[in-house]
Order: sequence, then structure tokens, then C-alpha cells
Amino acid sequence: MELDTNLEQLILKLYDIEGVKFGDFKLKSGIQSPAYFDLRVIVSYPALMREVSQVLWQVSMKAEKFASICGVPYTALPIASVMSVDNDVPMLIRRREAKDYGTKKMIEGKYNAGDLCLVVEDVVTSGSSVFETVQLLQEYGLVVKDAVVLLERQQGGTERLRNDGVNLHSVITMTQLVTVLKKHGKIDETMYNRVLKFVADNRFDIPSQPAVVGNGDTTVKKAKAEMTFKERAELCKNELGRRLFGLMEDKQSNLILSADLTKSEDILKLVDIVGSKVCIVKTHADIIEDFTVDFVHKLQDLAKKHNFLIFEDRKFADIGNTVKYQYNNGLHKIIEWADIVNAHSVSGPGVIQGLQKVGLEKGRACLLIAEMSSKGSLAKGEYTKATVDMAKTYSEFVIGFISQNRVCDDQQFLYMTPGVRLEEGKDSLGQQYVTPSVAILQNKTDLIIVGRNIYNAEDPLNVAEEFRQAAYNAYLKRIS
Ligand code: 5BU
Repeated sequence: MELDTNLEQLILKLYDIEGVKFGDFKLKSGIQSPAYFDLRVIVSYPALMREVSQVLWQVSMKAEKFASICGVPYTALPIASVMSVDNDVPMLIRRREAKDYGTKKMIEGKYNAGDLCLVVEDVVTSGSSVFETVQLLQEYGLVVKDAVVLLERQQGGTERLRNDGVNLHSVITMTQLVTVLKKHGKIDETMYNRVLKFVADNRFDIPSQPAVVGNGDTTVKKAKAEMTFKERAELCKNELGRRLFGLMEDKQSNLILSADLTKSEDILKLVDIVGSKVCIVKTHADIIEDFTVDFVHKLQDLAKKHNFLIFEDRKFADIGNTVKYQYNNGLHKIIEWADIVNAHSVSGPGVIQGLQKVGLEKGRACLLIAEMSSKGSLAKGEYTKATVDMAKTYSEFVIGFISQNRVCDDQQFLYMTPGVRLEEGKDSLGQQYVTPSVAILQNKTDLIIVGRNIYNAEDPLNVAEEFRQAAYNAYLKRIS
């Protein structure tokens, strides 16, 4: 428990710059906390920044010999930079901006598969931020065995990370911090006890029976993270949405085929080949040159044969009264055959009201376009947030989103991502691609939508199976 005088001085300096505060603070989680840490302010104190980097470097000597270091964005990023430069150890940068830079590499810097990387963090509470970075590094082929942190809040982070196969080495613990501050008269006995009680009362415990994933030597135990599709079905207020959640788990598929061919015969042929691998077939009725009612009936027969839903990617975007006609009337009579349609939120809630007026009684469902995969899309930030709010208001009809990210935490919704290929990249007309694992594991969406990569393949069945496996395994990994 005794700290050397240098660490005592460091704690006092952190207190002086208000990197550590005491009082009544509402945390992001809504919990009321007597202590608050905001170490971002360190960048304004270069000497202190160096000192913090040096003590972190000292504890990093307890780690297995590493080839590079990576700071958890953002606070630890400049700290890792100083550690890197001072000690001549290469650094990697983890990107955070998955939203607007979907196809860019999420890890910048040079590395080789199998390299050992040390993760650097400023404060650890539950350990989830460190773990997110670890997971991303692992996706890029790096190995992480150790992480270092300036302040361990003793709320279970060390234990949870150990459970995930990462040794966390900390410079200061919460108990040490308050002990030093009490000793120097910065906080009184009451605050000291309040903080320690808060820590004890707010621990993130490891589940008693952790799931075991992985194989062979690399088997690690992980804390259960998320509800399964079947569990989430119960939260969904739309019957078709509930059916889809169930179907995905029964069929072990979160793959959507985008059948963007222009001849009905070609579409039917393709769908019959890959139908067993997908949970939804997505169409663009207005690109089909020989669209007929007969085509629709055959597609519906295939939907029964292979057990998938039909999603017409119509992207309604007009006033309520007009979209009602576009949905119900015209050449395509979409409502007669499409289980699911989608809409832009740009025209306001009227678009949903118009669609649900005719769609709800027929047992249909709708998706809102919260983000797009194309470069320069304006569907981001406030627009995306407002779209989420709209979906929440109309959740009897809206079952989820087309989005590149998990645009909200609500597990009643499904998050479907287009712009997916086996390799990241782009086409010549603005489409941007991520891989199935980036979509499902990193960006935490639920379903992938794949077009050209499947229907242009020489062997669409095998490629579809490859996508199905990649996407479903990523989901299984996420819930384990
Ligand atoms: P691709 O061939 O896998 O690039 O096809 C993607 C499909 O998803 C295609 O039908 C698009 O119209 C659709 N799409 C998309 O790519 N991006 C979006 O943001 C939305 C739909 Br919304």
C-alpha cells in the first residue's frame, strides 16, 4: 500500500490540475459518483505528461516483451506517443471514427501478424475500453497479452480483463489515490470513506459461469456481453420483426442477399441457388426489365422453399400521402409481396405514417436509413440521431435500421449493413466496403447485405456460405 514519494507527488499534481475531482458527479451511465477523473487535461502540462508516460513505461516492464504500443483513444493517445518517442518503441494508432471513415484501416502504423502489442490506457473502470482496443488489434492479427493503466478504479476492470486473457498493470489504484489525498489533507475522512464505499458498491463482476470460446491453446474465458437474437425477439414490437430474429437464429444466418440483377429469370436462378444461406433476399424492383406478377409469385415460392423474407430496397422519401400510393399502387404493388421496405427519414415522420397506414394491417415492417455506405453521405450526426428517435416513436412498424454502425443501444432493433465484401475497399461510384467481421464485431451491427460479391461470383453458393459463416461466427463471438 505504501507508495514511493514520487508517486505521492504525482497524485498531488494530478489533483492540482483537476485531473481528479471529488464531489457529486453524474457519470455517463447515470450513476452518481463521489470521484471524477478527466485526465485529458494532462496535454496542457507537458512536464506532467512526461512524468505520467515515464511511470507507465516503468510498469510496462512487467509485461511480456512487446514490439509496439497502442493507446486507447483519446486520452491515452498522446501518452502513448511520448512513451513511444522516449523509449524508441514503435506505436500503433487505433482509429475511432468508424462512422465516417468506414473503409479506412482502423489500425495505423507498421506491424506484422503475430506481433505483441502493449495497450496503454489512462483510467480503467470496467475494462471495456481496453478490451475493445484489444479486440480490434486482434482482428488485425496482433497479439495482446498486457495493458498498462495510470489509474485502476478497482471496480473489477483488472479481473474482467484477466478473464479476457489480458494482464492489466496499474500505476495507481483508487485506494492508493484517496489514501495519499487524505494524508495530505486534500480530502477528509468522510470523502475517503464515501469513495471506497462507492468502489465496493459499484463493481463490475465477472459472471459466475463464463462462456468458453475459442479452441486449442488460445481458449479464453469471456464475460457474456449481449443478448441473443432470440432473446431480442421478445423486445421487438412487430410480429414480422420477431419472426426475423427467430429465423436468423434457426437458420444460423444474418446474411442478406442483394439480388441486383435486371432480368427476373436471373434473379430467380440466383435466389434458388443461395436461398438456403440467407435470411433475407433484397430486391430493387425498379431495375428489373421484365417485372411481372408471375415473377413475384415465383420469388414468394422460393421464399417459402428456402425460408427467407423479401425486402424491397425502395428507399421511400416523399410525403406520407405519396409514399402510401408508391407502396400500395403503381406497377410494382410492393405491399403485395415485400415483407420489409425501407425509408429515408429526410421528409420527417410522415413517411412512416404513410407507409404504416397500409403496411401494418398486412403484417409488414419497415427499416429506416440511419446511415449509408456511400462516400460523402449526409446521413450522419444529428440526422442519424433524429432517425433513431423516429424509429423509437414508430417501433410497432419500424424494426430497425440500415446503418454502418450500431446507431443506438436499443436491442429491439435490427441493424443491417450494406457495403460488405470479403476485403475492404470501394467501387468507382462511391460505394465503400467493410468486411463482415468489421461490420458485425467492430461496428456491432447485426446483418450484412451483400450484392456483387455474391451474384458476380463464379460459385455464388460457396461465396454466400463464406459470407454466412463469417457474419454468423462474428455474431456468435459477440454474444459469447
Ligand atoms: P453491393 O453490390 O454489395 O455493393 O450492393 C449493395 C446493395 O445495398 C445495393 O443494392 C445498394 O443499393 C444497397 N445499399 C447500399 O449499398 N448502401 C446503402 O447505404 C443502402 C443500400 Br441504404
